[in-house]
Amino acid sequence: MVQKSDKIWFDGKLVPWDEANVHVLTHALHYGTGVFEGIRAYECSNGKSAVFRLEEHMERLLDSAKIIGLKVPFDRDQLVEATVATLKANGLKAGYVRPLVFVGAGAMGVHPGQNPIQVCIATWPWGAYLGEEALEKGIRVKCSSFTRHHVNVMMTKAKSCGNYVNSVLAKTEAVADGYDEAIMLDPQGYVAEGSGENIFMVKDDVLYTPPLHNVLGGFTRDSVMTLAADLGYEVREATLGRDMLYIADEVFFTGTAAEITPIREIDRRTIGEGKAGPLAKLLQAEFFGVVKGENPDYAFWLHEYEV
Ligand code: PPE
Repeated sequence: MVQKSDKIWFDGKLVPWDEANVHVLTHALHYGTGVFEGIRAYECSNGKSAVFRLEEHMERLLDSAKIIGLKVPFDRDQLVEATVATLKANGLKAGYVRPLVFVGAGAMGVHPGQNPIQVCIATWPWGAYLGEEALEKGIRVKCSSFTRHHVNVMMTKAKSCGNYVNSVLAKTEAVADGYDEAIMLDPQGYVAEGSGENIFMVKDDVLYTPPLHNVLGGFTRDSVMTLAADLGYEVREATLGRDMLYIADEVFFTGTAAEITPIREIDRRTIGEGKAGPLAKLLQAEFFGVVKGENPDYAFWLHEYEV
């Protein structure tokens, strides 16, 4: 169960958590016509707090809305301000932030017509997505029997609600089969991403990740590529077959929720030493240092606030 907070920002106002409700004929409930974001706030070592890459997340939210044709009644700066106001109202020094833009109730039928576009921002405490142990020991995953979206079937750059049925299918199958998470292959059979994460592999000290053709341009992905390059590692975007992952030295997922989660087994094959690899560990240390405000070189990624 998600841990309740006091307030949710809903269409411009902070309302009590239990009163942030919608009608059952909400268009998005029927047709998946919504877009969302996942953002994290971290408690910093100086006692303040910071939201990680907040402005960029809100820009991606507006881009997602644009892709599926929703006109958002708030601009980026209003959404940024609303996020900080919600975290403060909930007294959260750290937590997960979930903005959602969706087509509300009005007319039924696929065409959203003049239905209202509603916006909410919820915040709550959320620990490690795949468990604390996952961050240290790594997880077991399988390549899904479900294919990731073709770019011209679902818009893969839109973090749209409807897109995530594909993720739900993959994740549910993986968990039912005894795995922690799924790796999804694209319609050509190449590695795309996790159900809610980007993916990286390490081979001979080079870091590889699939190009952005048909995967979400993750901010954790971008942060990891930047940190690795700044540490002197070669970073390449490359089309990868699943067999490249099998023989990699390390494989790991990145995402706001998943942070940097090492993968120790894929399709019953042990990856590397079968535990978090050295580069994954190094990048985790760097990343957690950055989000906690311990590295002034990347302070521009942080939106500070005080509870
Ligand atoms: N790919 C997908 C499909 C995805 O959903 C995410 C984030 C990413 C990549 C990584 O993007 P970024 O967070 O900007 O590094 N998934 C969000 C939702 C997860 C959920 O289960 O809900 C998240 O991590 O917040």
